[in-house]
Amino acid sequence: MTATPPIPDHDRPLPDAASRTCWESGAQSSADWRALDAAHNLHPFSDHKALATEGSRVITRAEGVWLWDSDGTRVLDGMAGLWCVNVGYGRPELVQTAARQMTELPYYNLFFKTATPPAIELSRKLVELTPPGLNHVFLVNSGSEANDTIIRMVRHFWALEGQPERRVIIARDNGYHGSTLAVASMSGMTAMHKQGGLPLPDFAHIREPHRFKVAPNTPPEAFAHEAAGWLEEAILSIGPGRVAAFIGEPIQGAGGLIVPPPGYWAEIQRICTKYDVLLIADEVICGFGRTGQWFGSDTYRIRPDMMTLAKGLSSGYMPVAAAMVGDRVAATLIDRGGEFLHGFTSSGHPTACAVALENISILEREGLVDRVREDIGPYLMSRLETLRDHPLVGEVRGQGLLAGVELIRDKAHHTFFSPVGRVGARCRDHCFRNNAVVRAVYDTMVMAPPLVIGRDEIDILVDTLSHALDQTHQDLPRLLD
Ligand code: PXG
Repeated sequence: MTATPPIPDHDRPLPDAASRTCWESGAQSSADWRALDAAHNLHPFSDHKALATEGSRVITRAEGVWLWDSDGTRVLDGMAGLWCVNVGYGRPELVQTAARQMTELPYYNLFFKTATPPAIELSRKLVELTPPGLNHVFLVNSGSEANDTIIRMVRHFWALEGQPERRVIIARDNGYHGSTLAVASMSGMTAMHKQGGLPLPDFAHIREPHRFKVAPNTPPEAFAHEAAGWLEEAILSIGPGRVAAFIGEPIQGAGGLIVPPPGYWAEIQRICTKYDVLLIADEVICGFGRTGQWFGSDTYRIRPDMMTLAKGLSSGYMPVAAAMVGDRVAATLIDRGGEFLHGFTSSGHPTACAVALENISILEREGLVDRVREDIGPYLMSRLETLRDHPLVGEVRGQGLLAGVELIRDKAHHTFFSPVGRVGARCRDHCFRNNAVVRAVYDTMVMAPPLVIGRDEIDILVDTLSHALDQTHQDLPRLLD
């Protein structure tokens, strides 16, 4: 007699891992977790020694826009994880999709003449959603990998076009494109470059269009022209025949929530066209509804040659990312490129792709992108505007559910804090202690909550920030040099 294999029951409630009381290590209390964490876990972008002394806050479960830590305290996640949990936490549809896909086909790859339905379907869907002309997709696992892929494609493209000397990619100061050797070089974070002998050759940087910082008295349109002009200056000084591409985030996220002045992107596009420089939109943060349109490129009417997607693509539920490739580059790579020697074991992972598809379907079904544009984005901005008169607040800026509140030392004389970042970090710590996650980039307080956030939750977020600003203001004498 042969045993009948168990039939997977997709409707059966899944075991609740968060309610697990005893892990293999035996850790149960917050103190246990902190000790184990400090002993073995090297955190990204962290000072390990300082963190080990202070101890990490261990997050054990989440629902909607709320996190719970290992002490059972509820924390409002004003950053959607790392700008990614667009549909909010605790979505059973995504869990069931992953379980179903893992039951049917937990893994297969796209190498060596194979494909999987989720990867094919996701590619089709991304082509449908993104601006016209981006008809091909290279699937990867992270925004860094997607940008790395684009660098390799762009250079291969120009070599095939008979212009191999077009290798330089221009990005912006404080632009963030990821953390591998290549994309850390492309990022304009000088502190990152100082570790490990970066940047690699053939990356250049221009100043970011940060009007409040550098030219608060210049009218926005004039500043847009001036700031886009920095690209033209760079192209001319490098030599137009050496410049392969310009890359930028429609709104700079990790660099300080820098919202471009009106007309900036149109001028950038014009300059790229003039010098035949490929235009790459890094939509890792701006994509999937954050700016109130599907992509920042829709908001700013950018027609990029290539586009990077990650984060909101799966709302962070699975690591998945994509390099969108426009017709011009794709035609050359496909017709004349031969074998493209690039890819990762889990490029186009079927479970990640299935979850991404379901995540997009939630965004569509629930009209979340329209909600950001028409309702909740404007509400967040209107609430933040009320902080403008606070003595620490220099500027409130944002678009959709991306918002920044830049702190300033002296409004009348337009002077900033020194050392940069200490006051912002203090304000962030106060927010966190008061149970709201807000990010500090230098001295700008940044928020990017899940797109499902309610008005009452925005009120809590803004009230917490307001209180933290007061606490930070009281701390000032101890913070300044
Ligand atoms: N491009 C942009 C615009 C990003 O914001 C990446 C690429 C790299 O993606 P991966 O998936 O490789 O991390 C990012 C990532 C922060 C923070 O604290 C921001 C990111 C990642 C981690 C932290 O602001 N952005």
